[in-house]
Amino acid sequence: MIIIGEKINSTLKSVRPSIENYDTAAIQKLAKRQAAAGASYIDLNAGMFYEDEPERLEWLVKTVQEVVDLPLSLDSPNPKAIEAGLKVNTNGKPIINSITDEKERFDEVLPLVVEYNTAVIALCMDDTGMPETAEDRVAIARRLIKKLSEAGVAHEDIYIDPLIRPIGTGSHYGKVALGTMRIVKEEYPDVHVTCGLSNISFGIPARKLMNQTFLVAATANGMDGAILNPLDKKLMTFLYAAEALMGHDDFCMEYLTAFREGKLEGYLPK
Ligand code: THG
Repeated sequence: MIIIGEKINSTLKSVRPSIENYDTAAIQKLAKRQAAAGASYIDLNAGMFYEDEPERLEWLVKTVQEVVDLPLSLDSPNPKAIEAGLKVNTNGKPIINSITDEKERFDEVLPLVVEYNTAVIALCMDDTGMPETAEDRVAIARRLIKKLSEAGVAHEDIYIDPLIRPIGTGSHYGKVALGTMRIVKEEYPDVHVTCGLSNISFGIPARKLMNQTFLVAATANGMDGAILNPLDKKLMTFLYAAEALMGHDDFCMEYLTAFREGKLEGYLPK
């Protein structure tokens, strides 16, 4: 599983002041903790600072790169902010999070993907919004994959995000997300499938329970990347088990190592 650590996000009440005050130590600590917990990428989001988002994202990139070598996920709909981050990136191939099939956004973000040779998360929405069925979301995914491929982006550098809607706002949203993942992964085995996991549980109680269960279901339906909180030990425990069950962990080696290192919550080795 490609884990995109979500913690450095200006929408989080506990993190926003650190970005507001340019608190280098706090941001670097969050980056290091996520790296140690198994993150493959560090997501950076300064979107709450609308006026000076480019400057803030640039600072986040520089600050995180001083202490971790992981590639970064630049989380913004704003091409100016994304480019400000790309210009100072030195940590290997980043992911632009994200592009959509909305005409204006696609036309503005694609040149950045090509010029800076990045990977990209492509959201299943277009100028008509977010479709209500898996088949219609897959239709957008197919168009995005086709257009990105024609521009020279390799399948391996494309991450399709079905866009997760809260299950409490429509009982079909679990199946819409899981169905989209399954079909996209079947049709395009080299394209990655990812999502913002915790969107599924907005507005309902016992959110972690729903996030954990959704993680397992999504993994079983072809999701091979996830934007999540790697500091959530129980969530990571489910992730290790789900990966082994899906055949992504030869001889359960990673599961066994996680057990031995005390990383499976509630199951400490003797
Ligand atoms: N798709 C893509 N990008 C995205 C999202 C998506 N970026 C933003 C968001 N959705 C994903 N990022 C977050 C970041 C933080 C939280 C939720 C989504 C969050 N975290 C809590 C915390 O850290 O305190 C709780 C985490 C937990 O349960 O442990 O709320 O959908 N492409």
